[in-house]
Amino acid sequence: MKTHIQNKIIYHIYPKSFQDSNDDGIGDLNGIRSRLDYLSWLGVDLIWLGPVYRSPGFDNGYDISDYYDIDPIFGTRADMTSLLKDAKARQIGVMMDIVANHTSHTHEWFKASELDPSGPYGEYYIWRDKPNAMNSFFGGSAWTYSPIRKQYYFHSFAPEQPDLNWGQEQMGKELADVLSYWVKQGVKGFRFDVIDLIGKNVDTLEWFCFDKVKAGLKTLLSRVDSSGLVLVGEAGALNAGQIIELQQASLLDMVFNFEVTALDEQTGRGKWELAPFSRRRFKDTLISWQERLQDGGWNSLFWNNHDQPRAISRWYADSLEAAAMLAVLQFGLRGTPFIYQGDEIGMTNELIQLEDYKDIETLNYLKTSDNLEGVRMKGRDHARIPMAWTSGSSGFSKSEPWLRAVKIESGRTVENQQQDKSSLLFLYRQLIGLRKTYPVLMKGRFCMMETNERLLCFRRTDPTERAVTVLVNLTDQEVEHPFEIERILCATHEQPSSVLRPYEAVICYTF
Ligand code: ISL
Ligand code: CA
Repeated sequence: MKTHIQNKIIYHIYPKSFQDSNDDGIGDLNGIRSRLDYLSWLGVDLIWLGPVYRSPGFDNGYDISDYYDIDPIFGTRADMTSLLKDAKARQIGVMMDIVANHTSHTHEWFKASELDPSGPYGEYYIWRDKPNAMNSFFGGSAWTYSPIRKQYYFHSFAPEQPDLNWGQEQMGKELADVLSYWVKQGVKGFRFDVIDLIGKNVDTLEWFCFDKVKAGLKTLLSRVDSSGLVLVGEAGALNAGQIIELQQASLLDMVFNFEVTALDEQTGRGKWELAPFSRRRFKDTLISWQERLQDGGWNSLFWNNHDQPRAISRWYADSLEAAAMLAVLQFGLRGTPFIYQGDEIGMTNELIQLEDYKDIETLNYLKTSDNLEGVRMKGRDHARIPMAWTSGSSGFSKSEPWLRAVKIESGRTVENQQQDKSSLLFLYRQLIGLRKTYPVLMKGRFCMMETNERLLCFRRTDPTERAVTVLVNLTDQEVEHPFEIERILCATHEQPSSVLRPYEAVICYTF
């Protein structure tokens, strides 16, 4: 396992929504460049950049038509080079998103595959004469008929995202070249989109086979020296043993799974059917993953991403105090923290009018359902509202942003919080610093101390350093804890005592 990557703090940028530099209402690479000083002030080590490759944009870049080019909405290859250079000058690395499960239907490979079944690209995709019962994650059959090839092709997501055939060796090698190219450009890591899906077998209706995923990762990494790279896999299907196996083999350093973020869904009924948030299950799931990956493994720590609307809106009625509590909890746990743009200022799932939803998944769902409450809570656009640099949207762009939210004026902007040392933004900045000052917070073991309906207390321990205690009140009511605080390292409130106030969270030394 690569220990030198464990002290990294990663900031996740959704390029379309971070910063617009040319006032077309769409975030872009030069916009990101112009905010590097902010990221450096915050203290992050790595940016995970959502896909910026050339794409027709049916799924906001998760449908790539050229892995070697930058989409014109985001800029040029030269802009990417400048971004990498300017980030490097601030000791910030850049990770790219790699979509290896599918491409765009406009990719040259797909066009060739469609036209010439016996040509070199004929088997790059999954073609069958007849569809079977498999459904796509974006609704409807996973098979679409091509009148050109007179066969059906398989797509895990939209028809505009045909799945690659991981049984075809040459295809894997071509993708390995893609990674090698970007590493040469200076990229420091990759986030592998839905990497568990490359192990599917469409004929037996199986979505996941571990050995195939492992072999696929080996192929993808075969043309780079991965020892210095940070490798994160989006792979909800992997169990703890499999995660540890991949980590030990340096095929992945971290995995995203969605057990925590799916806690407000009714089990087995898909993402839209809401279930009440259970604090007990939240706590149990977190603790269980801490323990399952304790020996020989490593966690990724995140509450939100571009697919997961803000947790504080879903579970904590937009509370800014709860946002601070979640921040302390995130940085107190063992694993690598991922900050999704806007987490650090407490952005919420602001209201989007029905006609303004843009996401292909949401729009498909709305064709067959009127579950507006589900969409309001889980629709992915809520996670993609432009970054609130200032109140109103002018800090993001001088033009109408590509995605419109009914703007709730609030103090939840970077401009506002940078002037207030007691803000959530400063708390994040302090937590990032703390991880660097107290290595035990980074690598120490996770030891559960005390938990009840409202309270979560654990210690981080290491033979070479004094143990740190983390106390978290998960509720909006007061709760007593049994520890005597000696020194506070970081806290959501001034002067913590033996009674934690609503959502109070403390990292401290105890007697
Ligand atoms: O978004 C989800 C639930 O709403 C997930 O099921 C999501 O589709 C899944 O985690 C895969 O996500 C990734 O691949 C998709 C892309 O749309 C997502 O944005 C990406 O994160 C297809 O490339
Ligand atoms: Ca732009």
